[in-house]
Amino acid sequence: MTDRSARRTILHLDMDAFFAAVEVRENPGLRGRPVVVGADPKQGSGRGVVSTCNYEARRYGIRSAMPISEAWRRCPEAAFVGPRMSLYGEISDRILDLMRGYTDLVEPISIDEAWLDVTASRRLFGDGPGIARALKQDIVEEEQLTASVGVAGSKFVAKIASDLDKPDGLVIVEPGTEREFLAPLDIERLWGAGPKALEKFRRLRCRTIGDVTRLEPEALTRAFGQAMGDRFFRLSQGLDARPVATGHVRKSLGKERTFGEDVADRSIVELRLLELCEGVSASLRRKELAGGTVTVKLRWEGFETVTRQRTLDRPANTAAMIWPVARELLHSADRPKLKVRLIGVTLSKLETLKVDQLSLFSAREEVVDSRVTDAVDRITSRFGKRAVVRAALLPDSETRPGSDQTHQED
Ligand code: TTP
Ligand code: MG
Repeated sequence: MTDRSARRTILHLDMDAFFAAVEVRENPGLRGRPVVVGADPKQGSGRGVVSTCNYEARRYGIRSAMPISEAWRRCPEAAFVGPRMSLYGEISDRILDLMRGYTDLVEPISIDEAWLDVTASRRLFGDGPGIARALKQDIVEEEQLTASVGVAGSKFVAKIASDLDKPDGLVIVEPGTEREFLAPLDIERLWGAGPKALEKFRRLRCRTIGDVTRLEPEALTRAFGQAMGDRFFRLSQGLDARPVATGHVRKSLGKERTFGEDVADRSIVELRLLELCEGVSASLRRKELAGGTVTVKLRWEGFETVTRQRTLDRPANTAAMIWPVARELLHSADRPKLKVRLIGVTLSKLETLKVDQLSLFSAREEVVDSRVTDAVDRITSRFGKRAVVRAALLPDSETRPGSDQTHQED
């Protein structure tokens, strides 16, 4: 596309320190102070993690997903606040509505970020940077919150741009300058470059995105295969044709729990995993969704974390279908000598159920889930409802939940 007017104009908007900024707005006494949103730090012995923190707290090295105990150690005088998800959700919806004032083509990515394709809105509302400024202003006026926006010709470049001048940033990448814009940036910003790919890039002596553009395409194909090689080659040049997709359904749904104390007994871990599978299944059914891939996340004492995933033969939204797989994944990932700190399960590759599947799923749910609930009932009747999860009591053998209904799947 050489015709300038035929180019797309994409905005990527990401709210600044979102949960923390909302908390400061709700409680102006917090303004100017380090604010950490997350688990209760319990004077340094708390066990959850940081959801986010404001920029004042980031000066102490506090970051999302850091143990809350470490955040406390770094800055005990910070204000520690528990998250209020429904409030953040409402604000997120209102911000999406503000975006939809400029275009119908809005693709939410997470609770605080979205892409907008404003190509067709330029005649009415001005060019990309003009729309970005207006939208930022709307959000300040309506919600007293700041956002950072990237303006570019593709989703990839817009998303990188929004992150470069946070908070309250506006970074514009003029058409035709994508390559120079990307060239000095760290290779870690290249989409799809996980730890393994980064290692290969290191061996290819690529430190920046610009280094990738200097490789022969064949070298990339040799290292990463045809599809990924092509993709890295195109992205490094700023080429990303994917459209902004509206009607976007969420990509995954998961739940995780940190134990009050690290747990050695795998029956307890399994039982908690079963409860999480039931919770996720119930949420999927409420949303009339089913998930094609099961991912189990396991964190041991010492904070080392692994995830294992498996794609199912068909999408599932019952604990009876999900749990046996989750349990196998747990076993395959586990290092039984270590105590467990956290367990989680996520369903991804989500699909909306078709009308004729709805009744089918609910009918099947009643039949098969009784087998799972039987397993739970057997355990809880021996050890007392729910107490079982807290007290490290369960004998390891004989009462493994649902050992009679595990499907061995290869
Ligand atoms: P982010 O946009 O990644 O972070 P942020 O908005 O707090 O800060 P930034 O200015 O760097 O964009 O995530 C949005 C919200 O999602 C964040 O406010 C809290 C939540 N979140 C978590 O709960 N856990 C996490 O690990 C991350 C990364 C985010
Ligand atoms: Mg953000």
